[in-house]
Amino acid sequence: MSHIVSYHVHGAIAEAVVDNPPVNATSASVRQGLAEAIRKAEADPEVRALVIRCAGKTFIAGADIKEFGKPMAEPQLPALLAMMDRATKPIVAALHGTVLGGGFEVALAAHYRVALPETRFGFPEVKLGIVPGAGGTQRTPRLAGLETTIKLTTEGGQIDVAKALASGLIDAIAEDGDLGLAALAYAEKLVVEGQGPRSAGTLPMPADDPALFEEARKALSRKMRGQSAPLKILDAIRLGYEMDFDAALLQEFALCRESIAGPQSKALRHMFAAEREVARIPGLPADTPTRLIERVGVIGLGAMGRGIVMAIVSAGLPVIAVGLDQEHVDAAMKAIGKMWSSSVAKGSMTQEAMDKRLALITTSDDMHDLAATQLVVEAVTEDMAVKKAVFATLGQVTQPDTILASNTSFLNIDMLAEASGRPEDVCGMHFFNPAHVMRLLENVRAAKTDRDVVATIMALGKRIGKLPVLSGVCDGFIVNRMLSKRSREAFFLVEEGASPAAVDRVLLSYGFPMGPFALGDLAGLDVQAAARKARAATATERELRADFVEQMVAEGRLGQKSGSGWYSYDENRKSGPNPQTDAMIAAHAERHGLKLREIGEEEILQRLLYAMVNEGAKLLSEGIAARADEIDVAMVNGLGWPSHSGGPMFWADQIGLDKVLAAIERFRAEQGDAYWTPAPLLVQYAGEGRGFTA
Ligand code: 3H9
Repeated sequence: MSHIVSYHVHGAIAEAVVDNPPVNATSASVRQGLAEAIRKAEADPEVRALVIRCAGKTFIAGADIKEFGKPMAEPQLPALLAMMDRATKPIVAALHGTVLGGGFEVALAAHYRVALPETRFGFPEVKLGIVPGAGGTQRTPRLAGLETTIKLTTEGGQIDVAKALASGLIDAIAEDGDLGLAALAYAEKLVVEGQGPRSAGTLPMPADDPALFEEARKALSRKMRGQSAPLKILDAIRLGYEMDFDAALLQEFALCRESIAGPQSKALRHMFAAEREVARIPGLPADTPTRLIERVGVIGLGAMGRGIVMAIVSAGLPVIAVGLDQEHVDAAMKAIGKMWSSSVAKGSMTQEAMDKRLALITTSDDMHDLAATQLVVEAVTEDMAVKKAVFATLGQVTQPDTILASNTSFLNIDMLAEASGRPEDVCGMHFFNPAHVMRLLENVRAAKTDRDVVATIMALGKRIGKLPVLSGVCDGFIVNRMLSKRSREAFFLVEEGASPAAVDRVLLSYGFPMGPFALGDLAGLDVQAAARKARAATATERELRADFVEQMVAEGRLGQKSGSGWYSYDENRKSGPNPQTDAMIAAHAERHGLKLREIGEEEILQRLLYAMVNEGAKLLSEGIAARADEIDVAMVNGLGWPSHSGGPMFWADQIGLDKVLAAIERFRAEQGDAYWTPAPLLVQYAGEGRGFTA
């Protein structure tokens, strides 16, 4: 036997142990090893049952993603599971860790399942744009019914042992902690009781419920707009009603292979790999020392500061929250309490968990209290003079190696670093609003930031459940700098004749959660106007002329919060057309002598998105983003760029950089060098016939 799957016999029970780190994926050698173990157990007259177990931190967590898109060695997973179905001796799966995807399918093809109490189960294939391919859509409904199957396979979430046991997906929980012994004992009991093999394929499908499928189809088309896998998975489940078990398995595998070969899965797999890659910083070895963080300070308790406090204590880290004065502190604590109370009322948090989190927050209006912290996140008002003063004080009142991080979204952190008097301890930690919800964290390395500071904030980001991406210092870092190019084009398109609703519609159908104008209304036009004002000194005349936001703010139209912005809003914040917007655009054109024209969807899409791709290429050559992965991960998780297109840089690669460049050159001829000079890196890569991500 290979060392990847070892085989032992304990009396009448054989045991196959998979040891394929890091997650025991069903790579070719695992499939081959398990097939051999089944053959051996079947052939040995002394063996009466077989246990399949895994070494390491988890049972099989899925098919090996790295094998996708390559020719697969035999046996394929469905063929291996068919061997299990046909086995004449009972097979027991011993489960721990995360039993996911192909791993869950192996478990369900076993005849009995025993799990440790902390085990979690799920079908995350949908998140990779894939239809489960080894019986997930056929065995699950037969064991657990339609509702559980549809939820698990189309949403990709996980369930715990209690739910798995109640739904019939496992048979027993190994309460005393020794899974190996518990599984052997379970198998021995089966033998003693004369219980034989039991294939889920012999069970009938649950009663059909077309209304349930219809409801799921509608909900998924809304929630996972533009993604093909969730609907294909529903089709796969339905195969169970259209043909017999074996034929349905063949069809399911065909759908699985088709989905793996499709562009959405390719993009989602890129995202899976990129999200893990961004944790590895080029030039920063994994063993770079980190500083010990036991207590964090947050200074500035506006919306961002509060969200940051909530995010940090949610991970069990104590926080000293410092506000401007007692009134600000009280208001912040009241707001935090209100948000958590509503989670308790909704049942998504227990009162006990809320009390624990509250107990981790100490408040103060005195910066000297931050002396007891090892990291301070500054979230005071977005004003260079104010922030410089805060950093100057922080440099003095905190310990010599306390990390000082700014949550600024566009100010120059190098200047804050100098103001602190110890720039090597200064960095950025740019959270996204709402900070306790949004997963992306842009960590910013300034010119003099110490390597161990970078290692510490990357590790801390992960510790508090965020997805940290490292950026260099520039105006807007990765996300806001790229977003500013999209906003520029959106305003220009409106000046040229596209309606805001048409622009929003194009991005919505591409897969963004909302377009730039709906987003402006949501964030507040006053906020956008303030950001434009802060950047006015570097803006072009044309950018200043496109002053729609300022015009609306002057009329008290602030977006959703005032009931009127680009759109009008009813009391439930449901949007409708706004005649004032049409009138404003017409008057603006008249005032500036602008000629409006029809603009097609393709031009709208290309101008909004290619402007970002071009800026992404500049971020790469400036070293602000080390790799295209950083940009793709940041844009998908920070701006809602649809993950199934893989982020801007991967998407551009799929189109072909020569084509992207040709379109940019066309826009340059029409719109001018100031906005559409192609990034030199784009020109270079297009010439070399390569992409940003390959
Ligand atoms: C499938 O099963 C299809 C079948 O239905 C049909 C087939 C016919 N393959 O996330 P981590 C690597 S589709 C290969 O940082 P954690 C990962 O790249 C699959 N490699 O750890 C990383 O490597 P590196 C369905 C994999 O503890 C390392 O493991 N299954 C796979 O935070 C550690 O990963 C899934 O989609 C894989 N399947 O979380 C499960 N999975 O260090 C996806 C992980 O070189 N995996 N790696 O970057 C996960 O959700 C998490 O990895 C898991 C562990 C929860 C298991």
